[in-house]
Amino acid sequence: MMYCKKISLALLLLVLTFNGYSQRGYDLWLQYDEIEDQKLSKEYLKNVSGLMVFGDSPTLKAASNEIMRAHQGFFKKELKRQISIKANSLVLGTKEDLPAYVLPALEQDYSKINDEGFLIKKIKIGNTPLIVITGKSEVGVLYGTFRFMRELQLHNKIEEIYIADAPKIQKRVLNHWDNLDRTVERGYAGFSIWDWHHLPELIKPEYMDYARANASIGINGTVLTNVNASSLVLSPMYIEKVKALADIFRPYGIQVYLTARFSAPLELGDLATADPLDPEVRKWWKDKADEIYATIPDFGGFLVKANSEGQPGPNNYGRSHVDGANMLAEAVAPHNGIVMWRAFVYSEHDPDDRAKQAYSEFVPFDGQFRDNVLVQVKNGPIDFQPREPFHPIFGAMPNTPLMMEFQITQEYLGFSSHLVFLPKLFEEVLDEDTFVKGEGSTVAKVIDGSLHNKKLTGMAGVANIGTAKNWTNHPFGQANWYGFGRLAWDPYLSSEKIAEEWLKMTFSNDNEFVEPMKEQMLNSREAVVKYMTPLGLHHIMATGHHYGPGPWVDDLSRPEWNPVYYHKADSLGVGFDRTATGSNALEQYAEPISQQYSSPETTPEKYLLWFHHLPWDYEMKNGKTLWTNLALTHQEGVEDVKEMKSTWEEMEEYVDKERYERVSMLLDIQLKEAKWWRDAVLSYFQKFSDMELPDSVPQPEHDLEYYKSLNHPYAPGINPSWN
Ligand code: GCW
Repeated sequence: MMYCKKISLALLLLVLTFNGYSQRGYDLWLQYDEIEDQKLSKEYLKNVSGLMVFGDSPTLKAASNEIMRAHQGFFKKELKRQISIKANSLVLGTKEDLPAYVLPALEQDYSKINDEGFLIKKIKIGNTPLIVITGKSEVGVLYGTFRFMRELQLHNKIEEIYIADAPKIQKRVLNHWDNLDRTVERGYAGFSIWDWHHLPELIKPEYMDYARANASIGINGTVLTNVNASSLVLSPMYIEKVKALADIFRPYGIQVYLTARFSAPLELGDLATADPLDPEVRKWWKDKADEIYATIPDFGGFLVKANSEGQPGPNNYGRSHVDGANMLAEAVAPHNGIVMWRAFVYSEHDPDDRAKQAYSEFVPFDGQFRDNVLVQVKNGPIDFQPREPFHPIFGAMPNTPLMMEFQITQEYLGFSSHLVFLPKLFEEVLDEDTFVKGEGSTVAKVIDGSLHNKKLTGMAGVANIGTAKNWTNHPFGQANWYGFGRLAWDPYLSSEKIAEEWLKMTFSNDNEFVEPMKEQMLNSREAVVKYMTPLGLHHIMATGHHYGPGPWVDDLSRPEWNPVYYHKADSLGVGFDRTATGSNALEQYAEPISQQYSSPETTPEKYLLWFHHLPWDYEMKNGKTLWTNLALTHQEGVEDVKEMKSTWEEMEEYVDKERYERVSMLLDIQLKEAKWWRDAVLSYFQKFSDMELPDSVPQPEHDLEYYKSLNHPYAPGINPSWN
């Protein structure tokens, strides 16, 4: 009997501990840990003695609930709700709802923010000190509230707090590549969080927590469905389901969007065509938009992938992308909706370099899209590679609002098994100079509308979220979701600041933890480039799932799906000549880039093989040959992962057991795979270079045939029908 009791107690403890730990991952960066530093916590409590909220909308309720919850976590005591302002009250309310006597102290400040911005200010009314969190809109107050809590999580001083902040980009949107059967294209964190089957009745707590997490970083839109779209989501039954999600997200300032399959009028309606110039088709979409808006009045609009990778589109009817986009834009315009039309197009029938095709197809349409259309452009001209130069479209469509599309899910960067801090990649792209209006015409300025004076602006991130208990599978995958949101809010933020915030909020404020881990995160993106695709190599991943190396693949039906298309290795050398002697993709970039990159000597080495086909013994800046550099860089990537691992091993005391062990195991996988990449890629290229590996690079463990024989039919993230 006694024995049984002991066992059940042990089991109970195990369950409790397990749940406790899982919760840590589930809570993302909203941990609200107890502030143990007595001095600090006293000071906070001195400044915040109670909460006074003006207004009782669902958004303000969400804000006050969040602050009560955080307060409880920070100080292990309840924050008192007040019915009138007292000394050291924390006061929440929009400009419109705050009492008149508070406003003079803020009057000058409102001009510093836009409609979604916020002010957090310590003021004094007579002798009464207050901290006010306000904005011109309710969602501004909500953002300010989350920001205030972040200040506490970061252990910043609040005595004299003054923050005026506002988003620099308007549409800050997650793109879920989630299918209605709950598989997720390029999803590595389980199945889709949208439980379509049980919607609209069953509302999972995750929906609310998803909204909280997004609002906390300012994300204000979510496209629920895959761009490889099913028209079914536009049917009445699904619109009801979408409405249920929209209702949950609304208080958090998040609009829902859907992907529109261009052939929906054929599949859902009984039309014989989906020609965008056909009046019946136009009416069908208008009616469909009216139907959606009647149910979801603040529906955001449509995201469309057309005439790309087999998706239907206006080209099927001899019409253009402008015809297609404008038709949909017209349908949603009366409801203030927008259309995000993707520029990710390339065709197997076009013999031109794939990197050039989107530009060739879209640039001639500059200025012809309706003003509620955003053209959504991937960060690089090929496809979310570990490194690409910026997409030349960013420097070539001054009369069109261009939306950035980043990929948060790591399709080509180690799935959810590798620790890769993507804000470093995002920052690199945003900081690139397009030179379209002379020096300083950065991609960030194109995207935030400041360069070409655009009203409509946006940034999209392909989500890495799934049913995994901690949302993203890799605990550090959460940092990429967080970082995307922060950069969509302010594309000029440094990745260093983002890493530091995230580490402190998610794990620990201790500098002994934050500093070394920050360094590892910031190095992690370069590490993956080094062990996978150094020096400008790209798209040499295995077929279909893109898991692992496959530089040898040359038998796929579409030429541009084969890795050999991208590296062009032969006995003479390696790399894609995109100068005037080759595809001349370079001409799509402005001066001085086109000039500078036309010679390998003046091309940044990180882009060398992207733009040039060079001999294996080409001498690089360090005096060593290209082959030697290639080998050494792969090896450096492996060494970087080893360093990440040993740094992590020193962090055990700062991290709960579950997350600590999970990251340790994932780093083991990453190290194994980094070596796999190094060995497979070098054994393959060695066939052509016919040169020895430098001494510091170990001989591959297996021969090339072994690497070629590896097969992973069930690697995650693919549609089973592709096999
Ligand atoms: O990155 C590629 C992916 C496809 C994806 C496509 C796209 C949704 O391999 O899975 O399809 O890009 O962005 O449309």
